[in-house]
Amino acid sequence: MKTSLKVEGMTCVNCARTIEINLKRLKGVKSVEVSFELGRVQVEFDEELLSVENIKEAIESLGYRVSKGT
Ligand code: 9UX
Repeated sequence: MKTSLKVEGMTCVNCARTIEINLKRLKGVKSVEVSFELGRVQVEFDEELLSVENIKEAIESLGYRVSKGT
């Protein structure tokens, strides 16, 4: 499935890169697109291995805040 999350706290383009690299390391993540400009993270993942909650937690553990939806 694919989810789109609003992320707060990306204050420079490298933040987007940090999120992208870390999410791609999670088992079950198929693709990651991070837009620094939009403050948006889109993730395609295998539902049998991950949940949206797991992805939110991974982003939050890096120090960013996730608000719902797009
Ligand atoms: Mo830029 Mo982001 O110096 O975590 S990388 S603010």
